[in-house]
Amino acid sequence: MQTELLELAAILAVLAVILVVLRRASARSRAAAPQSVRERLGVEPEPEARPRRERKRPRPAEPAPAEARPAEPAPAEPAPTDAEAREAYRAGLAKTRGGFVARLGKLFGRKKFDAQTLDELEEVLFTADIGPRAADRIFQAVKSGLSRDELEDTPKIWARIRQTSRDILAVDASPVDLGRVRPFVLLVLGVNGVGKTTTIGKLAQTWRLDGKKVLLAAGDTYRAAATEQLEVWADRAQVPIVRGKPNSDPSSVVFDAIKRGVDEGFDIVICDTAGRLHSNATLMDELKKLRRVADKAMPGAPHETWMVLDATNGQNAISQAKTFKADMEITGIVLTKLDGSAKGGVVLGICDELKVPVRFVGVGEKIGDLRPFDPAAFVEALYSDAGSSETA
Ligand SMILES: Nc1nc2c(ncn2[C@@H]2O[C@H](COP(=O)(O)OP(=O)(O)OP(=O)(O)O)[C@@H](O)[C@H]2O)c(=O)[nH]1
Ligand SMILES: [Mg+2]
Repeated sequence: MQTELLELAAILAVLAVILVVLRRASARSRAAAPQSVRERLGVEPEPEARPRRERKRPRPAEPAPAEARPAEPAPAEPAPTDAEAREAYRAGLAKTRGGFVARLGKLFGRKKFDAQTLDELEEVLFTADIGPRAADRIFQAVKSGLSRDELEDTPKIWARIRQTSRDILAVDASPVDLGRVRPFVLLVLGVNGVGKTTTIGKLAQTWRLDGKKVLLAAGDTYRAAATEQLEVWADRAQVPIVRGKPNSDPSSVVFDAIKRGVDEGFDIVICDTAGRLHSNATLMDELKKLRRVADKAMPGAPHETWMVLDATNGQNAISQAKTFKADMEITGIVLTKLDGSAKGGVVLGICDELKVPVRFVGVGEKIGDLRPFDPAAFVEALYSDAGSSETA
């Protein structure tokens, strides 16, 4: 009898050891398994990104926590902008609407909004070229901001996405006051080929038509034919230009242009710059020198420094802007080629990550294809295929 009891005790001890070993192995394999869509997509959290909250999906059986929902209802949709501007945005954003916005539409078109849909929503947003922070803000707004019933109500989801997008675009910046100083000196920079010279031509025409006296400075003396290209735009916009000799110091061109601007009572001097030098460091040094020399020609100049970004570069445009912003003050962004890009959502990432206002957007190659950036019109056009704003 005693022997049998001892044998039983030994068997129980062995079973206990096996159980402990099995539990440990399963915990290890859980830790090694991918835990979220973001990890599967390899989206690294940005250092400055908000810490990720623990994933807790409002599954159908589990409504979203009440305290996570906003206390007040979403503000009403803003008044629509004028029809012409709206149409320009609509046309410019056609490819973007066909991209991630259409994918969202397909997702919300399903009968049931379940945990799987939330996972897919996360995936669409994180691969949408809107930057990880903006993607996370929109995702959280849907996931935590809507109750289980609201998640079944597609117009409510779109309304939440629209509202969050508008919040992201609401960068706290005062409008450009071109009349606060005379001449108002604007330095335009950006990497090569993004559309600096074209944008300067468009701006010159826009402001001349507003009754301003505009002067251009051909500050790209490096690239062959850069000055001639700006001359063509100056002709089209019907404004004068100050040019230097090929390979002359761009600072001296900018200096001369600002001096002429002061002496001859110009309202605005717009300075073009080179997009590519031998290295990025040389480009930065050159741009810093340009700013110092501008200040010598007229204390306080340049009054604004705008960076031109190409929307077709998607998230690379955000990285470019970050690199420049780390080295010098950027007071505004012009986003070009919105018409040729399915990555127009990058505006959300730019505003969210850089907190620099987007001043204008380029919607084509012609001189009239520039629009002041209007966040409300942008959001309206971006999601215009996604149910009317009245219902949403
Ligand atoms: N579709 C489209 N094309 C644009 C837009 N803006 C500029 N472009 C085109 O982009 C190309 C480059 O434009 P540029 O103005 O020469 O660019 P840049 O930045 O001055 O180039 P570099 O002087 O070489 O650094 C040209 O073919 C322009 O027509 C836009 O809003 N839409
Ligand atoms: Mg150029």
